[in-house]
Amino acid sequence: MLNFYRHIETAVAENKKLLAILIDPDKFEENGTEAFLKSIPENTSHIFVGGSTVEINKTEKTVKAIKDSTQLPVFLFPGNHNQIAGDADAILFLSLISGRNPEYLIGQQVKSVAKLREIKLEIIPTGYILIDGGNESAVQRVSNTEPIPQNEIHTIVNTALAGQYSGKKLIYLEAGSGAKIPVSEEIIAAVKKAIDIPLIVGGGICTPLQQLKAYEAGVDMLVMGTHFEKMKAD
Ligand code: 1GP
Repeated sequence: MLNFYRHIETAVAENKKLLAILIDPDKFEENGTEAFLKSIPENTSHIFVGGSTVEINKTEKTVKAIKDSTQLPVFLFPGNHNQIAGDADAILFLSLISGRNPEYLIGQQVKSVAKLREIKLEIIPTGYILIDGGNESAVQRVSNTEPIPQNEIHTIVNTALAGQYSGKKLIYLEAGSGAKIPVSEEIIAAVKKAIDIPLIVGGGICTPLQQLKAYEAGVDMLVMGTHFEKMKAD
């Protein structure tokens, strides 16, 4: 019985804050898996695997290495339809609803169906909203879509609600990997107040204070990637 989404819903109902650590397969070395898992916080609740551009088959290798070494749920966070691996537990079935590029609203999703029908992954429909993080993000570049400016809170809230009304089970506010400016507390609070589904936020979160503020503003699950890549490189 697949129930990873229910786990998230239960955590949210109990006001438990979740933390996903994002691994970009292109920057991950499988022989460093144990060391990597030791380097991430004890309160890590999920591992996400994905990137904007990933070498073919590298997602499978990364997911297998992680699954062999941890009990944490591994979710795919795919940048395109090639980043699907059957060993993962679930997939954030992303639709870039802040953009107007049909390829990332539905095109890549259709291309992923043949593989998804072959394997057994819990599929979690996710409204993915790109917000200006103060620098050009890989998502912006690859998807060829503009982020929503941080001051357009009304548009961000309405986009999140349009996602919910369309049946998305999660809303993910993304400032972009390595963002200079994370999604503001004002945006987080406004979106959280409006939606009834769990809220994920990521992009540019590095310090414990930033984490705390984001959680206090209403984030249910924070995603951190670059910070742990840097720790590994040091
Ligand atoms: C990117 O939201 C994630 O998709 C994480 O961003 O790499 O800046 O932590 P960072």
